[in-house]
Amino acid sequence: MTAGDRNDVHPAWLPPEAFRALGARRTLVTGDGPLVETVYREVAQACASYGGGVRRSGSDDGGDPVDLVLALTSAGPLPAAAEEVAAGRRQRAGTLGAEGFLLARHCDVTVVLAEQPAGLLYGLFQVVRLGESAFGAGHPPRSHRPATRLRMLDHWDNVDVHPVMGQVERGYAGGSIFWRDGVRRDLSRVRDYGRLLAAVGVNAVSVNNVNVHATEARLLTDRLDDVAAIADVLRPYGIRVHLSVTFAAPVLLGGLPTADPLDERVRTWWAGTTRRVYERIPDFGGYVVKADSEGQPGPFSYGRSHADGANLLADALAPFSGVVHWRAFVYNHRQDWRDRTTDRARAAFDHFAPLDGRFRDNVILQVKHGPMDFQPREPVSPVIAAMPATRLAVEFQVTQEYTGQQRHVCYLGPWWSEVLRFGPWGDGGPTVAAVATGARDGGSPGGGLVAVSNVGDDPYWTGHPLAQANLYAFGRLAWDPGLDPVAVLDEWIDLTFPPPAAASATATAGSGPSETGGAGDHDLVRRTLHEIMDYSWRSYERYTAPLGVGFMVRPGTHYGPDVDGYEYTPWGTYHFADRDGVGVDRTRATGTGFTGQYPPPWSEVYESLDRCPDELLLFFHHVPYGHVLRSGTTVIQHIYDTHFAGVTEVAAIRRRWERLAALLDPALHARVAERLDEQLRCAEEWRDQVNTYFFRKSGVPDVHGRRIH
Ligand code: GCW
Repeated sequence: MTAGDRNDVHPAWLPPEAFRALGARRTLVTGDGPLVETVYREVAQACASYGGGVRRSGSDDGGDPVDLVLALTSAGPLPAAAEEVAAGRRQRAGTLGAEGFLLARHCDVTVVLAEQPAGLLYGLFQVVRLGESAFGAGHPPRSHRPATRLRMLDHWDNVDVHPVMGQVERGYAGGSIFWRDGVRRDLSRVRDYGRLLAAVGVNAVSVNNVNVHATEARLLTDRLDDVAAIADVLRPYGIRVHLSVTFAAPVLLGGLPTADPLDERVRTWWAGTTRRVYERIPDFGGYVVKADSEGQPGPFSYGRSHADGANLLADALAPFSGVVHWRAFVYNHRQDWRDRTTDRARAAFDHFAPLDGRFRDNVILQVKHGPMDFQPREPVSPVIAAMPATRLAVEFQVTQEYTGQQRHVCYLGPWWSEVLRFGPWGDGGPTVAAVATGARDGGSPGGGLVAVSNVGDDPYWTGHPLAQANLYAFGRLAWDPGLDPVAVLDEWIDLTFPPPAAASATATAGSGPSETGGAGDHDLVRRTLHEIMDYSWRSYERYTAPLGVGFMVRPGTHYGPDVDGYEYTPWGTYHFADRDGVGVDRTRATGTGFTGQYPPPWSEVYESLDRCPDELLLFFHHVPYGHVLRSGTTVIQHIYDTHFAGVTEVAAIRRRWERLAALLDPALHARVAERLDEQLRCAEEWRDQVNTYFFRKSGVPDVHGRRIH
């Protein structure tokens, strides 16, 4: 496959077969507008492949009976079946909102009702997800509404190819789908991307890197047409475009002597510039800003606070209902490693918690889910519990910077789900999801969920074909953070690797899984992928940095092991291993005091050596190698055991993949096989470097006498 030829692009979770059940039916679509057009086109395309039919109508025009009605309640009289469902619904109060829909099965007709076009689009994709079962009995009417209004993907894409980072910063799937010498002339991949995202409920995309370089800065002004071209393509899928901007824009682009947020000329410049953006892109989403972080300019240069900075942009965006995503990833990256009092984990809270209540309503503070930086294991960021008067968005990383860079299979759904379900005020209290969605405050809009995309112009979208599942899972969890990540994976498997036609007919006939032909094969695919992916994140955790201590990756690339790689650097990511012990003392009693940033019970739980969860022990405590974990094993033995186990698990994954050799597309199978070989090699390297390092430091042998170098 070549990335240039669109016909060779993998369809991800929307292969034609995913539309088989829908495409074989007779469908009526009501309503007007670009999103309804999209719905109609999708159905028509499916029907062209599978023999069904679709018509449009403002009402039940006396035509043939239908199996599916996709109706906008605002589009005049409803077809009969839809009207009865709607009447039933009207008796129960509550609206579907701008993006919700109602799905019901009534008198042998499947009915999707929506108040707004976006709801109809999401309803259509729910029907696709359900496949045959959307047309079976037993669908009590059910309303579906996204948990949060903002479900966003950030691209760290550059227009230009960066000499070190390539085109996509921390991208592992080729070049940008948006940019090549300016905006790509052929935006068909962007359209396909929009379609994939709409199918999982993502409704916002930021199209350039948060590290804004000179060319990319100009997207805001003289290169705005490029952004508008992308917005035009994504609009029919209900997706708004956002832009990362540099805080120094008034100086760089406006020729002003300052970017001081309280300077009147600066305010006027942002107001005018933003007005011009909206003249060109009326549904523009807003700005994303990384300020005073890793070399990006920000309000600190002018002695102003981040509230001053964020509010400046918020005021410019407010007349157009735009939002500013202001990132809380602000820390000192020029730290002295000798100074054990400075703690990077503290930084976001120290900077932002005192500003709670000082941000405008259209400022969304975008907080990485952990206090450090997307490690495979971190506690939840204490900022999430610290700012009740601020709209917070929680940021995840779908691109696998620290989780195997799309060379390793690492299904992150379980990790994100664990974070979203975590109760920052203790079990049983409001969850991280409730803070991000606003549910905690009963009706406040919340900031939403954001993730860094893992997509590039690779034919499989994500480099590693199985990494598509992470993108899928992010969208689904952003729509409904309560979903079971394993069930989400199941959806992804069924859509992406659909059973052959005969098999699906057998399954529909209700005879259950068949041992003959396709259904049995499909079961094997599904079972094997679950075996490979369900626990892959935990396996990754086992063979990399132990017990939550993090990093130990190669500086710069962040791929592969280098235990001391960051130990004597200015980046603030240390493990402090010596001959006696390892870990970071972040307690109030003897350490950096970071545990004090949490409310109870976590401030107490993390402070206590006995109560701190094993998987975070070295994040919070410096302990001797002989310290006995809650699991009953010593720290040093745990390190050895998990590293041997992690590699054994990867070897098992590698073997299981071979079962699917005859069942999957050979090119896809080969691509994954080649990556699994690399994963196994790399996992062995991790095991040997980490185990050898700690054996040499501690002198403590493995109780099982396994080979440590
Ligand atoms: O961890 C760091 C990454 C940077 C990234 C930064 C951020 C875009 O290594 O590449 O910059 O996080 O989140 O801003």
